[in-house]
Amino acid sequence: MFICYTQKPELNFLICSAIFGDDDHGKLDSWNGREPFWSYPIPIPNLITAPTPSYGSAFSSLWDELPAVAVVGGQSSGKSSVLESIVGRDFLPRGSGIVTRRLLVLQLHKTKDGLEEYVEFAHLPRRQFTDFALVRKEIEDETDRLTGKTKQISAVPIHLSIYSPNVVNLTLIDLPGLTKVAVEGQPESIVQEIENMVRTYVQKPNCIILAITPANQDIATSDAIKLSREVDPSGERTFGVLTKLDLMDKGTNALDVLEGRAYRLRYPWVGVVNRSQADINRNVDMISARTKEREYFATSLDYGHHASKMGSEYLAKLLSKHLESVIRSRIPSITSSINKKHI
Ligand SMILES: Nc1nc2c(ncn2[C@@H]2O[C@H](COP(=O)(O)OP(=O)(O)OP(=O)(O)O)[C@@H](O)[C@H]2O)c(=O)[nH]1
Ligand SMILES: [Mg+2]
Repeated sequence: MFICYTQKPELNFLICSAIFGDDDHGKLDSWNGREPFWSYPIPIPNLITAPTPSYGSAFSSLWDELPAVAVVGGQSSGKSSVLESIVGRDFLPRGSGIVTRRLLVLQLHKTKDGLEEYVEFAHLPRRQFTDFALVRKEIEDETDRLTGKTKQISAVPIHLSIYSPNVVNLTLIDLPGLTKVAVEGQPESIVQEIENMVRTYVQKPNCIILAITPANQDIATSDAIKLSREVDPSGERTFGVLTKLDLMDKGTNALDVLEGRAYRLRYPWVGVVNRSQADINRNVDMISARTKEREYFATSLDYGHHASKMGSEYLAKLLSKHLESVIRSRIPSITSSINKKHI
């Protein structure tokens, strides 16, 4: 059994629930590493955004202690697509041009087996969404409520929670894409505003960065790598994700990047193939997309020998294992910071 406790038994229970999910106390040590991703009993935390009445200050301090995962990269690099693949559900607005215009803070809450999956938005507390297409629509509508149907962005986040037996407890952050110039309908300041917004999140030491870089652009132009190198120079919290491998020019490949010769990161790069715009238009679902991605790597002349370490499912597993070790290392400081507040 994993022990992470404070001097207050009632706090111990709340900490355990926050970190492990209601039913997962002690499961960390029983994980044998062989189950499919969604059944990993890995203690991935929820960041506590709504403090409980009596322990509010203790829990808000968890925000600074526990990891969150943010997707960072240039506009249309595939950030929302990667995030959706990690969650395993179709619910985020994706597409060409500027799509994500408000930051999304997404909490995954693991519930008991057999319970129905649902989504709640912080701005609609009494409504439960069970249809993920409606979740996407609500994200679009809520974005438009603050910004109108424009190309403007807003720094006010949208908070939503997914309750499901098929997820691990985790907070994910979808960010607007970094850009270089303001396009028609955008103020000149937008480039800097987006960068400031993204920087605010990724500079926090508890933020694990998924640096999303499209394979059909030269790595030297990667906005994700530029920013992550600045805020995480040692690379200990940066994972490089190479999207759009399927869109590279014929006769070229991304082996230099994937094998660490072009730009070496502390952790190996992971290549993924998300749904194309044509797939989105045809409503290709997540299961078909995953199957297609698996086939792509298995049959690829360039990447076949790396197939077991490529793709969205591998990325999700890698992330889970990393989060597990981060949480293990953080537990003493979480415990002591909570103890200090409640002695
Ligand atoms: N063919 C192909 N298309 C991709 C891939 N990843 C993303 N796309 C397409 O690229 C476009 C942008 O994808 P999104 O996931 O919305 O990208 P984003 O980075 O979240 O975009 P913004 O929120 O606007 O910054 C969509 O048309 C996707 O279908 C990929 O691996 N292969
Ligand atoms: Mg997006």
